[in-house]
Amino acid sequence: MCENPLLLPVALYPDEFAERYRKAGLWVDETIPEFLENSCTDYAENLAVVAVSHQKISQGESDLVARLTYTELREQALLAAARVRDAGVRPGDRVLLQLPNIAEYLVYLLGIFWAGGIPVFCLPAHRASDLIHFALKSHATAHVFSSYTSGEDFQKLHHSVAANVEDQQNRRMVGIDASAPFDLSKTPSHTISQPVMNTERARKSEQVAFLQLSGGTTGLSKLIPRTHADYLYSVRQSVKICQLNCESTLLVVLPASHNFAMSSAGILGAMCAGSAMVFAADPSPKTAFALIEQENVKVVQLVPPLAQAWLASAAKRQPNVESLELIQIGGAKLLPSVAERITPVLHGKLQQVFGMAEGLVNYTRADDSDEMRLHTQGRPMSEFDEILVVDDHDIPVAEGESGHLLTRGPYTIRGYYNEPAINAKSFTDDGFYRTGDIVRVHPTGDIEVTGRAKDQINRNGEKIAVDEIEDVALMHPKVYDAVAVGLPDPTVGERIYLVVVPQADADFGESPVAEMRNHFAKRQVTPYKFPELVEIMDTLPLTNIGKVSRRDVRAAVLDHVLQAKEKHA
Ligand code: AMP
Ligand code: DBH
Repeated sequence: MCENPLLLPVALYPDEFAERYRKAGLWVDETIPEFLENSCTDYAENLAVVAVSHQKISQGESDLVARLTYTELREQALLAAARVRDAGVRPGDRVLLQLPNIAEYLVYLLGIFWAGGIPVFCLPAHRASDLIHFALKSHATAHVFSSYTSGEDFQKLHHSVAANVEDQQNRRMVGIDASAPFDLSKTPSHTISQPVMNTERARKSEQVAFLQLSGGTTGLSKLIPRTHADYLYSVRQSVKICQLNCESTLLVVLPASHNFAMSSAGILGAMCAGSAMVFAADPSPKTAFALIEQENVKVVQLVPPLAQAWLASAAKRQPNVESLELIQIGGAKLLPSVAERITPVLHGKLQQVFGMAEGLVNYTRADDSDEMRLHTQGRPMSEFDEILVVDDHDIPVAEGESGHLLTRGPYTIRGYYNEPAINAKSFTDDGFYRTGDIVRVHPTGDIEVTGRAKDQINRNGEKIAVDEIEDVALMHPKVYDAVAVGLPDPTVGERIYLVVVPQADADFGESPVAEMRNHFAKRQVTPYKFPELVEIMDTLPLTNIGKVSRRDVRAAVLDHVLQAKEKHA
């Protein structure tokens, strides 16, 4: 038996579907590295990126902002590719990309692709527990970070993750500090590595291009294997629907690694259209409003809590946002009452975006009625997207009724990376992805998200598996049982509310929340997953009435918390 060690554990699109998508011209023989190279040459003279540069900070330059044309971006990215190769990354190797919204983000994104690497899209907020999980799961051989990223000592964080990888998998994971200046005495090779054949598919473009992260519903995030062909199709289709052109200057405020920011139409959409990308170093309305005015920004992507913060700030600051043409909002449900204030205050046209890193993306369209734009989350971007709305037994519900959303299509994955047990639950036998969203479909075909059937908290558009929080809480020696719920909140969407049943005689003292947060920090959990409110209870609701599901207990706990809140109000 001669097994190809490069073959990745992914579920492929069945032949018959692959052929259909190719025949219809959706999937083409182009890889992401080729696409990036083409856009750098096609739009050579255009402005590509305006962003703070950590290389400049590390060199003590006073002008910390980099402005690069597509030609300059290409030159920088070739240097990054050379550094990535020198660090030992070989075609097909997985590379954790963990950079904030700085110029080097784009430079290394291109550099990793051009070195033949497979990026794993981490967030700057991720801490050791997540990073170790991603590194082990993907067998990453390198970790790109910047030691000037605020909030943490990233060198130290890298060493701790690398030490864990060494212990558990007996191999080295190198660190690449993107703030270190390039060695300009070496001329980089201008060859771009081709992707290796890492699945059984015969075509380069149908290989896995990168691993995106899912918010996850069970434990830690799962890795999402997206192929060159499926992703580039979704980007091109998004560019068409969002009507981007080379003048559609994009402001990137959400973390660049988010699927929304990367592809709906986002960063790759801007590269496809040849437009400029302006990276906001922080998501505050003040920073964003200044950049919009200075750089004549036309398109911005927001999550609902951020949109609300912008509305509140705009009322005070009266910013000049006249250049804004398109305001895309997605990642969590946008309330109609907020939706209707967007255009009057922020000028641009509202577009709702309901998407997922697993694939399916829905958009409201430019010529939709206000009614649809304000009250629905849009419709699938492709006529090849298949949508089913079913009851708890997978039977389709009556037209217009709410039910579970299942989907399959030319850019929706057929399985998570190396997760056979989870895949058996998350996908139907015929390959539909169970989104965990409850929706109803209007007669126009537009989808309205009416609920959620997954045990997940959506905080600022970040998805957090309730399981993971409860698992960490249960490791505390004083905790007998723990239930986490998402408490509706006007500023972040949902807050993490943790109810703890203590061990007999355990005393949580003055501040259970401080004690629990401390425990989460010690376990190196990513801070946005820390409990924000902690309540001690002697017993959980429902647990004394026999066999009930964990989901029922969580619902009863949320009910209890909401009722107690109402009494206080
Ligand atoms: P993920 O699978 O981690 O990429 O997260 C995708 C999930 O975010 C979706 O399945 C929805 O639950 C949620 N989501 C994204 N966009 C919206 C939206 N516009 N309205 C409601 N929920 C959304
Ligand atoms: O929340 C998401 O994951 C999301 C939202 C909007 C997404 O992946 C997307 C658009 O592509």
